[in-house]
Amino acid sequence: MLRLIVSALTVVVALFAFQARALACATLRATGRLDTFACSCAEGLENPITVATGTALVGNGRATPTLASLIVELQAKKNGIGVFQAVARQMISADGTDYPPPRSVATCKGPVTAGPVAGRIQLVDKDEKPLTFDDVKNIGDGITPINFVATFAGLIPELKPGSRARLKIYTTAVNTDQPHTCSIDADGDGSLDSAVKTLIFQTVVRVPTTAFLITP
Ligand SMILES: [Ca+2]
Repeated sequence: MLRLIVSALTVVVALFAFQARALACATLRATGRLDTFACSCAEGLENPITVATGTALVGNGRATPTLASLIVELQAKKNGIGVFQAVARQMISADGTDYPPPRSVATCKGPVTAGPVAGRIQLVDKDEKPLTFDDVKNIGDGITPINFVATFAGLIPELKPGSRARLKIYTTAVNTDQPHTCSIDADGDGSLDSAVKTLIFQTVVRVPTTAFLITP
């Protein structure tokens, strides 16, 4: 069932203009937006779908780092007050992206798990063409934009229409030349990796008040 939703969304999402902005300076940041979709079709498809599209900008000097994982986390304030808290996550690594099955990746902040709603992350280029993880994992010189489309299929009650949510993006790369790295098995191959850096970007986004209707 998820496969059907995702293939429907691939078409819908492809219609969106992507904003892979070049940066005048070397500030690292993420941009993003949320869109919601609803389906008035067969049973079991009533659940809303939330799509987070955005760009993580990863900087690199002289090293040749390899991306180990990218995590897209949705955060919301419980009952609209207090601090932002994680409500759902998707991730992509060499091990894949679909959730379920259960999925977790190692970061310098500790292990992070996907869920609780189903979904995946699709990486795309600046022309919105799909990219594989292998296409993206070798980080070049300068600022590298990583464009992602993260799909969350299922009700996330904390995401109230019209409220503010937060997109938190984690990128973990090995062999970086950045300060304060950690040593973990970042790519999950069973051996310890050195010079691992987890960069975290976050940006506040508006939860749309209107959902797009999908008719597969
Ligand atoms: Ca490893």
